[in-house]
Amino acid sequence: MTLNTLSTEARTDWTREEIAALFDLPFTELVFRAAEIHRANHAANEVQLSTLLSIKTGGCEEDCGYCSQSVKADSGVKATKLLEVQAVLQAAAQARDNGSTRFCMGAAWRNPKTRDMPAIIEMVKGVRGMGLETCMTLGMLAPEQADMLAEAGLDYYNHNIDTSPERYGEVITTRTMDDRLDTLGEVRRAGINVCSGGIVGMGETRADRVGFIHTLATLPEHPGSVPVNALVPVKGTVLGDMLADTPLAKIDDVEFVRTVAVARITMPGSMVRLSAGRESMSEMTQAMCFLAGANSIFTGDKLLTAPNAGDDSDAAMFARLGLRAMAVSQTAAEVAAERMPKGCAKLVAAVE
Ligand code: SAM
Ligand code: DTB
Ligand code: SF4
Repeated sequence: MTLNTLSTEARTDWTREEIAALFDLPFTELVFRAAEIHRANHAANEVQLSTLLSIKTGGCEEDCGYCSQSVKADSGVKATKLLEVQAVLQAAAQARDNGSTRFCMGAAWRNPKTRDMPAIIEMVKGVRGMGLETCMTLGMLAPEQADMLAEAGLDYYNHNIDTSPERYGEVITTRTMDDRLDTLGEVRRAGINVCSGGIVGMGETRADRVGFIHTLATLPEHPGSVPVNALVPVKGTVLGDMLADTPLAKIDDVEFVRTVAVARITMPGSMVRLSAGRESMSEMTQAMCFLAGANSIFTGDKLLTAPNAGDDSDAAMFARLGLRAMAVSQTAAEVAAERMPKGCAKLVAAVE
């Protein structure tokens, strides 16, 4: 099969065979091709920084096998109420001062309730007013909720497909992949940028990783952001316990980098985010991911409930690798311009 992977055109007609053939390439060939596509479409050496905040933790009625926040998990994560708007804005200000350009707010919900929407809308407006891009991940959305979020100015909605359609039912039983795709459709229709990716290292097969990337790369439009998470194995979750018993099921670094490279080649214009699991990844593996086309990370000490690499170690890594933190996008930059003199980010400072 001839693989015209040098094309930077955003194709949505990828076949599984083509994607499988990319995965099968010799490793350095695959990374080289991904790096070429990356450089043709993005500023090489620039990495976008996002910060996560759990605005409502734990007690989630869904049964996602990887998640510490499901009521089905015996993970010790305590359920909290939705945070006050003021507390969210404070955390956002700190993220901005640490160099983040996007603030991603996550709630452990199957879906938001009508009574939650006014506070959510205030959070979006407030965070946006600080010059940050906003992202929310709240579970499934009804059409009118997607419209409300769009009207509030939400920039991105994160809703992961997580794995292949074939594997989905083994990981989550309380909803289907089609439910997920329906919400992505509503988000797109409402004019909000889609952030959608998934998790590798859940004991899935190479064929599942092919199916996972294929589903994303054949959506009507490629997601603006594609988070690639490596499973953070949490004791008391189905998958965390499975990995504790079968450590060989953990994804190896080469296969992880391959997944990033294939995401980059098949979705050339998307931001590919190296997401959960960086804490247990060597700097060299992360460097390979950046070479293979990853151009976004989560910064800060915490993801939603799991620990993250932290600003200081990321600043040191950026300095060592010569990476630059990406400036805030045009629209958000305009809003931020008035507030710019504020003490600049550790991460930005580290590379200046
Ligand atoms: N409840 C909402 C939902 O499921 O869409 C939003 C929050 S949920 C925690 C967001 C995403 O985090 C999941 O779709 C999954 O991809 C990722 N995630 C959750 N637990 C994880 C873990 N232990 N390791 C890696 N990624 C994880
Ligand atoms: C995504 O793909 N990864 C983030 C974000 N979207 C919401 C969440 C990662 C969660 C990691 C496990 C935890 O912190 O509980
Ligand atoms: Fe709930 Fe989201 Fe965790 Fe699933 S991933 S249990 S929906 S918080």
